[in-house]
Parts: sequence; C-alpha cells; structure tokens
Amino acid sequence: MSDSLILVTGGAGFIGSHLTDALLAAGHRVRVLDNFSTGQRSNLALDNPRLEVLQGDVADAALMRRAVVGCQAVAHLAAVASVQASVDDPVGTHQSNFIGTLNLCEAMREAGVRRVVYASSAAVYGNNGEGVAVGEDTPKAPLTPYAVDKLASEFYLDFFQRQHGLEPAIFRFFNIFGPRQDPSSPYSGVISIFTERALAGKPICVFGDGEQTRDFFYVADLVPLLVQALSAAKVTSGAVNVGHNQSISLNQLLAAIGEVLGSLPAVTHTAARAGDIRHSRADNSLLCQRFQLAPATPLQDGLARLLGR
Ligand code: NAD
Ligand code: UD2
Repeated sequence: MSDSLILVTGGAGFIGSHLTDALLAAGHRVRVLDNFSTGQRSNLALDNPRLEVLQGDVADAALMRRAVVGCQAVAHLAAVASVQASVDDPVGTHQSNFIGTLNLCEAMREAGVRRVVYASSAAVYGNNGEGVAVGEDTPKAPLTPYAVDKLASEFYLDFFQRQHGLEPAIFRFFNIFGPRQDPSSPYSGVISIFTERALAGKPICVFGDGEQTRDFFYVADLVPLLVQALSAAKVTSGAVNVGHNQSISLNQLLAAIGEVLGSLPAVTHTAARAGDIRHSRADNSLLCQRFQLAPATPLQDGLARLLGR
C-alpha cells in the first residue's frame, strides 16, 4: 500500500504531524483534516506534493464524507486533547471528541473504507487499577467528558465493526511526549511544560511531592505502531494499551532533564491537583503480542532530542 492515500484527522497536531511525516517518508499520500484549533501549519511539510490539507471540522458530516473518498485507511487523531477543556465545555468538546468519530464511521461505511486507527486514552480507566499495571480488561471508569467521549467512541467503532465490517484498531495512549507537544496550557503534557520552562530558565512547579508516577512514551516509538495498525493485513478487535509498563516519577523526570541540560531552574511545589492519579502504568502485554515494539527510546534520549541536545 506504499503510495496509497491515508486520511489523518488531527494531522497538524503533536502526534498527527509525526505520523504524517512518517507516512510521507514511506511513500504514501496523506490527506490531513484539521481545524487548526491546537494544530499548526508549521508542523506540516506543506511543500510536499503528496500532502493535501483540508481545513475543517470532524463535526461537519458532509466534509467527513468528502474527506474519506479514495482513502485506503484513516488515522483518527482529531480531538480536543485537553481533559480540562472537556470539563469546562462538555457540549463543545463532545462535537469534536464524539460526533466527529460517529461522522467518520458513517462516512467510512458509505465510502467502503474499512481500516481506522483510533487514539483513545488511559483516561477511560479513571482511577481503577491505580498502583498496578493497568490491563485492558480493567473496569472502565471514565471520570470526565473527555474520557466518556473516548470510551463511547470505542463502543461505536466496535458497533460499526460488528454491523458494517469496519476494521478499527483502537489504542489507549498513556503519556506520550516529544517535539511539537504544545506546552502553552497549564494542562499540557507535563514534559512539554517542564522542558519549555527549563530551557527558558523559568521556575518549574510540581503539583504535590513529585513522587507521582507516569508511563511516559516517546512519540517516535508510537508512530511505527500506528503505521503497523494502518497497514496490517487484519486487525484484532479490542483496544490495546500504549505504554512501556514503566513508572517514572516527576522527581526522576526533573533529575533527567537536569542531567541533559546540566542544570535546572528553581523547582517549587504546590498542592496536588484535585483528582490527580497517583500512579499510572500500562500493562503492555497485548501491545507486545500484537505489534512489533522496538526497544523503548530511553527517557534521557527522548528528552535530549526534545531539548535539542
Ligand atoms: P493535539 O492537540 O496536538 O492534536 C489534536 C489535533 O486535532 C490538533 O491538530 C487539533 O487542531 C485537531 N482538532 C481538534 N479538534 C478538531 C476538530 N473538531 N476537527 C478537526 N481537527 C480537530 O493533541 P495530541 O496530543 O497530538 O493528541 C492526538 C490524539 O491522541 C487525540 O485524540 C488525543 O485525545 C489522543 N491522546 C493523546 C495523549 C497524549 O499523551 N498526547 C494521550 C491520550 C490520548
Ligand atoms: C494524562 C493525559 C490526559 C489523560 C490522562 C489519563 C496529557 C497532557 N494528559 O493526564 O489527557 O489521558 O493522562 O490518565 O497527556 N504536573 C505538574 N506540574 C505541571 C503539570 C503537570 O506537577 O506543570 C503533574 C500533574 O499533576 C500530574 C503529572 O504531572 O501528576 C502528569 O500530568 P499530565 O497533565 O501531563 O498528564 P496526566 O497523566 O495527568
């Protein structure tokens, strides 16, 4: 399928733009559909003749019908990725995070496009499985509109698979990090915030004692998994966690940033975020079983690339 056309919704965003680069490098044609709410044109190789950009909204059903025409497969990454934004505006984010998925399913059914890779989230587990490696069968506890829409999207993809032969490959991302992750909101990924502030010599604020842990996953390790799912001969139903089954505390993260840069700005501590998950780690045995997982980029190396060292 090397020169086939792939639709990447949210392709101008952090993860979507890395996927788009990889697909173009592999010889594919890529159609990016993005409303540029958080995505940037500067993330895209706009001079590549194999790249087509559609500016618009996944909530626009007619646009979605046009967007899938001629596509071999779709990577559906467009979403309001901020959990806090979904809490502040559940109705608005629902248009992007749920109606967008439903529009895509209908458009794919009509056009006879089957394969779709979907970006779900560890948020579907809520606080369940906290402190252990969370397996995919862990009872779901979506605690925010963001998580509810992700889980509902998963269920709809499953329905379209059973009813209409759609081929969804659903990934539940844990904490992805790397270049192009937008650090501008207080709710941006912690690594994007800490590294931006460290580079600028601005104080870093840790919420709580810094002993909370996350399973950080470098974006360049994620992209080949998405590419495999787009092109595999068949997909197996059921969502798959994306993590390394490794716990890194924020204090360890800060030490690693300090090592890469040679120094750190002042680090202050404030109250832990209300409802913050203390420990989040993926059981990734299903991921390892279903996909070729290259050795993890060590945190230090990912940080060095992000920090331009
Ligand atoms: P991002 O904000 O950089 O990318 C999202 C992209 O979608 C942006 O380019 C944005 O402009 C676009 N978009 C948003 N709403 C849209 C709409 N209604 N119509 C068209 N385009 C729209 O975020 P990201 O971190 O790259 O996230 C990509 C996907 O992965 C999202 O679905 C997110 O929920 C999911 N995810 C990310 C993480 C993570 O750690 N980054 C974790 C779990 C899940
Ligand atoms: C991540 C995802 C979220 C959802 C959730 C599911 C991101 C940005 N968020 O939330 O979408 O999928 O996982 O469980 O990927 N922190 C600080 N200082 C800061 C910013 C953050 O101490 O300036 C702390 C924060 O309180 C938390 C940790 O860093 O303990 C990680 O925060 P995060 O927002 O990067 O990610 P998380 O796991 O809360």
